Amino acid sequence: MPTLTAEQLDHFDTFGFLAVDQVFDPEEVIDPVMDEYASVLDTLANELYERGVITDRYADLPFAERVCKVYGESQQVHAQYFDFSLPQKGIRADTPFWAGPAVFDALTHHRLLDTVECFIGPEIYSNPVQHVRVKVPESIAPRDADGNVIYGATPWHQDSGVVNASADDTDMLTVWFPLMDTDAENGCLQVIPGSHRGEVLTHCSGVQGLNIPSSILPGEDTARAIPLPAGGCLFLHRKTVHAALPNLSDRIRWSFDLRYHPPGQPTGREAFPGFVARSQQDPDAVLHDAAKWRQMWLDARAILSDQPDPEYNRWSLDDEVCA
Ligand SMILES: O=C(O)CCC(=O)C(=O)O
Ligand SMILES: [Fe+2]
Repeated sequence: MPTLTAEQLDHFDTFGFLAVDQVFDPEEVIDPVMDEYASVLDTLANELYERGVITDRYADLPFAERVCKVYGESQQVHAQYFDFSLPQKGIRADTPFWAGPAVFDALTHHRLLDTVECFIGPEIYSNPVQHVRVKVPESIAPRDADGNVIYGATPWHQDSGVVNASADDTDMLTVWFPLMDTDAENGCLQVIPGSHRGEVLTHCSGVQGLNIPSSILPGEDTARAIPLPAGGCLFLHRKTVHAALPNLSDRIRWSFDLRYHPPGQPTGREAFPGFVARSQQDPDAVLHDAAKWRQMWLDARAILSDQPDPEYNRWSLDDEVCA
């Protein structure tokens, strides 16, 4: 069932992004995810406490405050513990990740898929490049030896630029949504309108990951911050240049970023498992079972822990624009 107007889809075609305030009911989608992550954090806090990394389990605190205490006291970012994808390097047989049922329900929620359908049609594949991002305030965030916040603001990039070139023609739609209201203070996304009409730009490696150097950034002065309430989504074209602002608030900033495209098109990260989320042509191919999804990630982890790291992007990091 279409959920977007022709005007909204025109906006996306023209500017390469679309912010929609009410895509789903946060109580239906986000509350179960938050409950699930509260238990993931409980396990993490207990583990760190047993290992003597933290001196208190902070068991009485709600998720947002507890994660700040755990990151602040351990002076470590535990992003991989929560993420529903695997890292690009050094996967071990026991690398943590979380692919729980509430997360699966969010990825496959009918309101979300109805909206994705407006962009890419009724055959929908869930791309494995997907993350949960919990960012604690910069004031308490763990820092590296040079004083840079670890897991802070996300630098300018295109999602096409962070996957392999095999996916350049994949009709990949990025869906970003906050679990709590986001704005420019707590680190919402910013976009460069119209940048999706250009090429895939050279990405360089940096402290916060791959980024487009400012010398080749198209129209940074036109960048727009996109505040969003919980329940809203930002949809991005794969070539739209975007970034996330730093979390300068005193609360966490918590988001999901997901990607979808028609089945059969390259994901750009073939070593990781995606799945058919919706199909009229082949309803039997649709994955409905959260436990099977988790098992696919367990299988990928077992395979990848036993082989050299695959390539996850195309960039040779000694490109002259990176100097
Ligand atoms: O949330 C962030 O910090 C970055 C998100 C992003 O780049 C994306 O959703 O593609
Ligand atoms: Fe991105």
